[in-house]
Amino acid sequence: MASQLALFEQDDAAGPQGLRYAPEFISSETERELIAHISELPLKPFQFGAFEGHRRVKSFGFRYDYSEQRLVEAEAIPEWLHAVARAVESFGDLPEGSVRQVLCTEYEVGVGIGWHRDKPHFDKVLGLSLGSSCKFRFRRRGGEKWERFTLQAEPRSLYLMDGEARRTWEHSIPGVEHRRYSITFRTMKRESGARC
Ligand SMILES: O=C(O)CCC(=O)C(=O)O
Repeated sequence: MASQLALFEQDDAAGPQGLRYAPEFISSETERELIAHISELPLKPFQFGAFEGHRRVKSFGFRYDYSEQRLVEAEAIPEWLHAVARAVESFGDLPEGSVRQVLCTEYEVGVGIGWHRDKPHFDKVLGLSLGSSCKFRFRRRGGEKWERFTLQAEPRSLYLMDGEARRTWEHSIPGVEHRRYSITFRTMKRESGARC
């Protein structure tokens, strides 16, 4: 499952430290089931303060409230996500139950996500790609220039961002060519202040 090598087969440049990639992390059948569940969710446009993103999301466990600038509790992680969350924890060598936040996202054709780093309240970030591939781009300022790296995240693959990939590199996804879904799994920083 865990094929770090696969990351480096697709780009000569060394990827960010702390980035791992596993192609075919789940079967096509599991992918279909997960997409069916996500399609039934009451997905809402991503809200950041007064602004709305084009991607549609649903958070479980916790969600970051941009108006209040803090994490707030969200609906519990549903049972249909438990098995895949355990598999993701196992891939990341993380204790069972350490994934406490899950974000389901739908990207329609042409929709992506801008440059950002995930909120510091979270620790490790793992993402499952469903339905179609995307260019998962990384950038980091190096003096006058940007260092850049692109991971082609294929459907059914999983990526893990830890270390520098998580803390010093930003990531973004340009508008996708076919509808894509993702499930992002996040562990919590100890000092996140989230009420547990
Ligand atoms: O769709 C993805 O794989 C990335 C999602 C992401 O970067 C985010 O929600 O912060």
